[in-house]
Amino acid sequence: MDLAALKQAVVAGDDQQASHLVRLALDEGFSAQSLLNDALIAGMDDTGELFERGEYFIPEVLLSARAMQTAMDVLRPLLAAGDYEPLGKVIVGTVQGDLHDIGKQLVAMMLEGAGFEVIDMGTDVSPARFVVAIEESGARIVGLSALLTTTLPAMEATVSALREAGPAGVKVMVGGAPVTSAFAQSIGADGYAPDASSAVSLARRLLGT
Ligand code: B1M
Repeated sequence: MDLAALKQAVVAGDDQQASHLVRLALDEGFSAQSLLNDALIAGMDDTGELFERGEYFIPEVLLSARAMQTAMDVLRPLLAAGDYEPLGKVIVGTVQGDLHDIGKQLVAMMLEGAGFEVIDMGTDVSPARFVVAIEESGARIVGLSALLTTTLPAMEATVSALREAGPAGVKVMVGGAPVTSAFAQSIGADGYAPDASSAVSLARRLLGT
């Protein structure tokens, strides 16, 4: 199968075709990881470019996101099928004011696959909700995602709230397209990961495992 067809199904927002082609490609021996990187994420990138050029509007972007998520539903059990001992609890969420959740879901999936227990708080999570979640769950790491430059201040506010009101020693890792290592450092986060698989190595490093 040509992966370009799967990528195109995401760009076109055709969720049934995306789900069908993912199953077909798996049957043909493609790995879940390569379908994710070479077709699904690549398709979302093309959608983003069309949006930037004014050729796509929000409804088209939403359809692409739905097609990506439908395909990810098929891949999720495969990506999360690690056979590791539980490594600890991680809380993940997209910061306040930000509704993007595909990248954050990938991070959650990869962490689960690596043996972490993941509590996914969803999107638009306020600093106070993160603080309550870390206190109630006993998790030692929080992962914050932001996709908008306008929600970077909410990421900073969340790190500050966790430092001021959260339990001592909690580690904060951050990521998302507009986030950089320098920004992470400037807001006092413990680490930055550019993608979902680096988020796993970062979480392991932060926990010293
Ligand atoms: Co929006 N959007 N969006 N959008 N959207 C972007 C982010 C944008 C770059 C598009 C563009 O203009 N080219 C732009 C942001 C510009 C900026 O701020 N610099 C943008 C905009 C402007 C907006 C709105 C403001 C549009 C409007 O209303 N005028 C609006 C904001 C709504 C809000 O959040 N309040 C909006 C809305 C939406 C939809 C709802 C339509 C939809 C989201 C649907 C959903 O998530 N369920 C959407 C989408 C889909 C996108 C694009 C097209 C794709 C994002 C995506 O899912 N990428 C995006 C353009 C683009 O990225 N090419 C765009 C795939 C995903 C796998 O990648 O999320 O980067 P990503 O995650 C990566 C890494 O970043 C990293 O790992 C992931 C996997 O490798 N990562 C982490 C992410 N979180 C991490 C956390 C970590 C570690 C790594 O540790 C904890």
